[in-house]
Amino acid sequence: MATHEPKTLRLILGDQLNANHSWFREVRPDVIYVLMEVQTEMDYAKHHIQKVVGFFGAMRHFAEELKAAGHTVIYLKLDDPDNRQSFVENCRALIRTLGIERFEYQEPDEYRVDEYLEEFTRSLSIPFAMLGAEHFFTSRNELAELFRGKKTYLMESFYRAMRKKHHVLMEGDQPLTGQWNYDHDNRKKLPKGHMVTAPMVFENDVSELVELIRSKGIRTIGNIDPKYFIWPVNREQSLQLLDHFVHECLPLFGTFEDTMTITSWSVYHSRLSFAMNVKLISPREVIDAAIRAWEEDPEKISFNQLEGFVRQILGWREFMRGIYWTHMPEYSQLNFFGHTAALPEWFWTGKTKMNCLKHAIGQSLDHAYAHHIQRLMVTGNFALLAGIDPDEVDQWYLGIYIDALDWVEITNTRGMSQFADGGIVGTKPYVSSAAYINKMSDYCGTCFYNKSKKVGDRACPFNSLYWNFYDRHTDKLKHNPRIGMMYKVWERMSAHDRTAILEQAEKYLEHINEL
Ligand code: FAD
Ligand code: DLZ
Ligand code: SF4
Repeated sequence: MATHEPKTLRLILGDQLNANHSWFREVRPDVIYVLMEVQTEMDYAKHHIQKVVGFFGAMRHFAEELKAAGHTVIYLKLDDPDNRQSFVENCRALIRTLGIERFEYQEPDEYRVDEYLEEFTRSLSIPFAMLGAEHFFTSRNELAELFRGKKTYLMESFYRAMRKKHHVLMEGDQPLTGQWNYDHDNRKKLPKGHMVTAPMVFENDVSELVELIRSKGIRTIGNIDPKYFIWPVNREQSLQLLDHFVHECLPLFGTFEDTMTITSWSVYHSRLSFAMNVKLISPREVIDAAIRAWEEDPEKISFNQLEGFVRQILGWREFMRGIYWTHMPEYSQLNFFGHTAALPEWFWTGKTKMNCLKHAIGQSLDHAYAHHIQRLMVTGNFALLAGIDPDEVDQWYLGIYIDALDWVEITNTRGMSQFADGGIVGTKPYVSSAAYINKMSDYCGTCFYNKSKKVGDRACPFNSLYWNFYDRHTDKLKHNPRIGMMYKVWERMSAHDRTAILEQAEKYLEHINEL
């Protein structure tokens, strides 16, 4: 006698578009999948229009692919009359109207959604289960084990443990080629005249989605060309982007990892964060593709490029997730320096005379993307030096980037970039004067401000704000062994110079919206 399988509803969130999940191995007539475009996900941040389009576009393609493979799928569009505009209300209604006997979902990446769905399942009178998302190298339980009880856990230690555990770039228990870290070979400035390879962009026509979002009055930021949406919206495009990256960009990825230039908005970066974060492709297949390309042509792709890239994904990406699940929910409230200033208005328009910020913000508004060093050493650096409230900084980063999801946005922003965690992610704040920005970019040459001046007419704001930051936070930073040196430099300056620098900084802070 055939056993009765309970009629099951399986919820797929917008960042769970993993076609290789074990859920989809067999087509089951008793299972209904549901994906939904909901107002509640529009409201927790003011998203970039390309971010909303990217998520909706990828969700819609994913639903179509599941249907084509024979699965039963309900897709609730934003303007569907049956859409109750929240995950929980929609699920509740479907369970009732379809006679659902069991509810299943995959573990959310975000604390907010995790809590919310847990509360929902507690209220259910039918059986339910939460399954793994089958995407990351490290499961949440494993992360808890690894991070438990460690007051400081360096990314480097975590990364080496991951290399060993997953046998990535290893020879027995030793790192392949004998060295763990190739940072010293990487991070060069772009030579004059170097033409960066053009980024691979798609030409997705998303006019219908843009119209829908606008017709529903969704508040968004940024720009979009609806006929030419450049981001991958399905697995096939994600794999094309990966292929392009490993052959065209990986050969110079490490070398120019920290380069910033007005001639290219993505330099040799992969731009795979969105595809990975919504799980169209997995970190394992990204790393495997990079290793394969290196094995096929080690002359073209030197080992330092490969190691630098693997470090970002097997190291930083998984490490940040570990920090997140170990420290939430407290993490989202941390404000080590007690910063309270408002974000300058030009963060939303790019209209500033500071060339580095104009470019980093301008391209973020145009493409919903800036690469790591722009996020860290231009926008993040400025926000920290200017004492901006980390809540406001988080809101900006969470809205503006196509890859922004709380688990990886907040750890990078509040942690790495704003040092609001007082040293959980990093050992010292990432701040710099114009010297670093000038060293790594071509921004300063055409800037209204003078990179070499600390005070006076057209002095670069980064220079005085830098010393003002250290002076303001002497009690919190002076005894940090990695910073003490800076205080020696500061104290060696004449009292007159120090006063002039602090006055200059105060003047800039008072007129921050006019910089
Ligand atoms: P590549 O330079 O090509 O790197 C390859 C991959 O490595 C990335 O796709 C990403 O998955 C991973 N990676 C690299 N650095 C990090 C890192 N620090 N943390 C986690 N993963 C990393 N990344 C996000 O995915 N979402 C965010 O919301 C986000 N917010 C950030 C905010 C700030 C203030 C800073 C400083 C960094 C942030 N990052 C975020 C990390 C990093 O900047 C982006 O992952 C990267 O710029 C994405 O571009 P890419 O795919 O071209 O990266
Ligand atoms: C970012 C986003 C947006 C803008 N919209 C939706 C949506 O309508 N439906 C959905 O399932 N997911 C969306 N997402 C991603 C979510 O904000 C959220 O981060 C994940 O679903 C849970 O981690
Ligand atoms: Fe940025 Fe200062 Fe250089 Fe201008 S001079 S680009 S403001 S660092």
